[in-house]
Amino acid sequence: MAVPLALLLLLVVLRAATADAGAGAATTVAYNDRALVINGERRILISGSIHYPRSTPEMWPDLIKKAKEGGLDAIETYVFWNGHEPRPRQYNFEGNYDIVRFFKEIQNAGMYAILRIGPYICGEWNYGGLPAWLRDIPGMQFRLHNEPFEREMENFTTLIVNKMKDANMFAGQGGPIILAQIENEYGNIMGKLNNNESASQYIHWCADMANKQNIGVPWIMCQQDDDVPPHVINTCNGFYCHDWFPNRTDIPKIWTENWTGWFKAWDKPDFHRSAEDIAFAVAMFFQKRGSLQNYYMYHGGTNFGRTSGGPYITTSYDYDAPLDEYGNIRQPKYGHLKNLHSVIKSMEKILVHGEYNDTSYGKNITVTKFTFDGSSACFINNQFDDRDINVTLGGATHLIPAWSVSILPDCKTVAFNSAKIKTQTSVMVKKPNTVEKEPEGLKWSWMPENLQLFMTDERGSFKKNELLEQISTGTDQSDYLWYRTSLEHKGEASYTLYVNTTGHEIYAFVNGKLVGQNHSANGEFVFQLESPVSLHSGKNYISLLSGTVGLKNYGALFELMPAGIAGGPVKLIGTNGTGGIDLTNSSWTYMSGLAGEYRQIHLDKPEYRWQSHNGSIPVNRPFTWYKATFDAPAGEEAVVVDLLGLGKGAAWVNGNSLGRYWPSYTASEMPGCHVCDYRGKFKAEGDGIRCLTGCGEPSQRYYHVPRAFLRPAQPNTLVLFEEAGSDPTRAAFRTVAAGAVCAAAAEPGDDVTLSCGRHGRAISSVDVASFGVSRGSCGAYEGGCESKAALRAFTAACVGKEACTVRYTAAFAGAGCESGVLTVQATC
Ligand SMILES: *[C@@H]1O[C@H](CO)[C@@H](O)[C@H](O)[C@H]1NC(C)=O
Ligand SMILES: *[C@@H]1O[C@H](CO)[C@@H](O)[C@H](O)[C@H]1NC(C)=O
Ligand SMILES: *[C@@H]1O[C@H](CO)[C@@H](O)[C@H](O)[C@H]1NC(C)=O
Ligand SMILES: *[C@@H]1O[C@H](CO)[C@@H](O)[C@H](O)[C@H]1NC(C)=O
Ligand SMILES: *[C@@H]1O[C@H](CO)[C@@H](O)[C@H](O)[C@H]1NC(C)=O
Ligand SMILES: *[C@@H]1O[C@H](CO)[C@@H](O)[C@H](O)[C@H]1NC(C)=O
Ligand SMILES: *[C@@H]1O[C@H](CO)[C@@H](O)[C@H](O)[C@H]1NC(C)=O
Ligand SMILES: *[C@@H]1O[C@H](CO)[C@@H](O)[C@H](O)[C@H]1NC(C)=O
Ligand SMILES: *[C@@H]1O[C@H](CO)[C@@H](O)[C@H](O)[C@H]1NC(C)=O
Ligand SMILES: *[C@@H]1O[C@H](CO)[C@@H](O)[C@H](O)[C@H]1NC(C)=O
Ligand SMILES: *[C@@H]1O[C@H](CO)[C@@H](O)[C@H](O)[C@H]1NC(C)=O
Ligand SMILES: CC(=O)N[C@H]1CO[C@H](CO)[C@@H](O)[C@@H]1O
Repeated sequence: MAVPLALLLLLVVLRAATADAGAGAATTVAYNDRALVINGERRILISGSIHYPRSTPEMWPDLIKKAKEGGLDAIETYVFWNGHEPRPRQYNFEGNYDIVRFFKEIQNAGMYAILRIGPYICGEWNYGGLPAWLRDIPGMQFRLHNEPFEREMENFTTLIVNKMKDANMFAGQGGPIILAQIENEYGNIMGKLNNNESASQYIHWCADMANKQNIGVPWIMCQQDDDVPPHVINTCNGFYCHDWFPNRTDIPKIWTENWTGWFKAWDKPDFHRSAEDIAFAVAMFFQKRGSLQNYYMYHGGTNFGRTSGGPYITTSYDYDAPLDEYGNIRQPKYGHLKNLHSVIKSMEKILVHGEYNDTSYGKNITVTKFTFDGSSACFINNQFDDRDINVTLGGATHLIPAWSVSILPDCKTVAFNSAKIKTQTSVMVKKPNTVEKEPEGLKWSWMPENLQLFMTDERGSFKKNELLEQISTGTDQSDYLWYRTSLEHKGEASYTLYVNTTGHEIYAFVNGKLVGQNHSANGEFVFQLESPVSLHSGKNYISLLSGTVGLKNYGALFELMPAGIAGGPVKLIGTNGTGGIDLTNSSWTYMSGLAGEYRQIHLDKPEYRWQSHNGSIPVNRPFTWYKATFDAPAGEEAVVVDLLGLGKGAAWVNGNSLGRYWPSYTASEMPGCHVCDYRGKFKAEGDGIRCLTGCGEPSQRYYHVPRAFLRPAQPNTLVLFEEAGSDPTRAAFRTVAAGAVCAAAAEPGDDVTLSCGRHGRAISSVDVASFGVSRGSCGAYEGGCESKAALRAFTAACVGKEACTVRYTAAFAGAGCESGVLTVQATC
């Protein structure tokens, strides 16, 4: 459509008047059945999730830059309500909660943004993002049609929208935000809430409330396939979304969460989703007319503080994402997807405008041909997980490996196959701190947690003749809630103290002495504690400390899942089976939090009296605070602290929380620990079926210490609160860097690139250049059929360099080698 020049000028003037000086040009966002239409152009968009509170502001520019270099157009994030509004109308938009700064960094990088407000977000985040104080509001029912919930949800949603408007962050204002999301995965639970009418009214209210915000870009709802309100786009989440289509015909196919891996729990090994399988899923999605897809996660990051959900989600939220927890490029996943993105983007016009035709070439084989403007582009997929297939297309035969997609931008030449990785593999390792020798170099001191205050039932916040639920009693301001009572007893006697609790862990004290502890198994909540105890004549005190490890974040009515000794019972059972005492309805005194939390011992204030007897500290002592001073590792590589040897607790560096630690929890053995074949559907629920690592090892041993937490030229302080009792003196700081890098090339003419990363580490040796590698994995290849010529060429080109590229020439070929594939391994 031709716009008269005068009108165009007028529009420009109007826009300039509404936008602040310095803001970018306004962007229009519309959509049709094929794509989002941005500034009048249909677009293929590739997005990735980076959650701002899971890294530091200092990391954001680098993460976003790497995402852009990886071929992404947009960054997507949830908004974290309980992080922003920890108490009613008391807000936190500082540090890693500075959401506007995060969106400005996206804008500075020239990328688009997707704002997923929720504000229920799931996200393996504590309580799914909802503030626990909501429960104090009378009449409150979460995520159903009721005034208290809708009022609070609208209040927070409006606050975020207004912050974004004030900063000109929406596309129409010249900002990066092209889409916004309201609610989250509601379709998964709405039928299970036993109140379908209210659920339906609620989801329609959400859409109306959102549309009233007048943000100028479309609203999306993910996993909302039934009962989709008008004026919202419903989208898909999952490992695969090619067979899914949106509910209405006038909206594009959008994939909000393509899970790049999976999160980790304290008792589970590490999940890995292969680069081949994600590339397969993404290629299939675009083959089947996808228009916008988002990687969940592109960078997973760290659950600092008490933010992990679950319960039992680890502090690491690495997710096996293309950028690792520390922000390093994960190869080959990052590079393989980058190659895919560039092929898909080269076909953008034909994918969003072209006519298309899916043709079956037999069972499990589909060829899709897009045609537009006289040219054509093809996808060929092979969905068999056990056989390679030759497909003849336009006279040429293409071998399509099992569980893969080939993309032919001209329907003749294969530009990409999802199962053929041309990117190097990097093996990241933890290197010792070169500044000081550890663990010997760390200077330790300690302080006991003051438990005496809680060893009677005298001082507390309040008393009640019942055992209360923990989340509603303590409003989740601490992991810990004390339950204390006393009883008069005639004479001495032995009993079993029996406590039935809804989780997540418990410590029991009788007359000031720790008598037992227990915790729930992952996936279960209710458990029991049974401890032998002795009572003396007269008054006896029973103190129970209940602890949570991250609140549930998912499921129908997840918010009502109790924690703590809700209802008990708590009993003293006579050792002869009779004469028990039921304490369930005794007078219980309540107090939330530990003395050390009130004193903020983690801040290491000057008045604190840390003890050190000639450098020796007590070990295996429950409820102990430890402090160590250390020099920050030199350089720019990511820093971690190795907490092997510790039990369970929380860690801080220079007052900044590293999160909960629990290295004494060992990851279970599962069938998927011992097989890793990318072919076939990836699964993570239950036991996960393939490519698990870390089985039988501490589920999380290393804890991220962002560089921003460290002071380069002065001593740094590590504070640990050890709850279970352990030996901290083995703790040590490490840097994370590429150890070995490996690459393979199939044919002469292929370029082989090796890189140690950006932080100045150079390739120190080329260890393998062979045509016979069939055993081992990168870093531990067992060669065979070595090519001396290739080894010489790589050694000459690579040693001493951060990165090098060598072309595979016919001169390298070893006589009599079975494989024509050249594999190279180097050490950084
Ligand atoms: C949110 O609630 C506070 C009072 O609690 C009120 O002052 C404020 O105006 C509300 N915001 C919106 C957008 O309704
Ligand atoms: C609510 O709807 C779901 C299907 O959407 C159905 O399975 C369920 O039985 C319904 N529940 C009630 C209480 O009507
Ligand atoms: C969406 O799809 C479901 C089943 O696929 C159907 O029952 C429903 O009527 C569709 N439309 C809307 C607007 O929900
Ligand atoms: C789709 O492609 C097949 C095979 O090339 C052809 O037979 C068929 O006519 C095409 N259908 C349309 C609608 O173009
Ligand atoms: C398609 O492949 C899958 C995985 O190999 C297999 O289970 C399925 O039976 C195949 N479908 C057909 C129709 O052969
Ligand atoms: C594919 O075709 C090639 C060349 O004709 C042949 O060597 C190969 O065995 C075929 N592979 C399969 C899986 O059919
Ligand atoms: C333990 O508590 C749970 C949750 O309140 C309850 O369902 C269960 O019946 C209790 N078990 C015993 C043995 O009292
Ligand atoms: C811990 O809880 C589990 C599950 O309830 C139970 O089997 C075990 O005996 C308990 N251990 C102690 C010491 O109470
Ligand atoms: C059983 O033990 C309880 C306390 O341990 C005691 O009060 C009671 O007298 C004992 N009963 C018998 C029959 O021994
Ligand atoms: C505790 O109080 C509740 C509620 O009053 C009652 O139902 C229960 O029977 C009492 N339990 C005991 C052991 O007295
Ligand atoms: C302090 O420890 C060192 C080495 O552990 C030891 O040689 C020295 O005698 C100790 N000094 C005292 C006063 O205990
Ligand atoms: C929408 C979608 O594809 N959901 C899938 C997400 O992945 C899980 C696990 O593989 C499937 O069970 C869901 O169907």
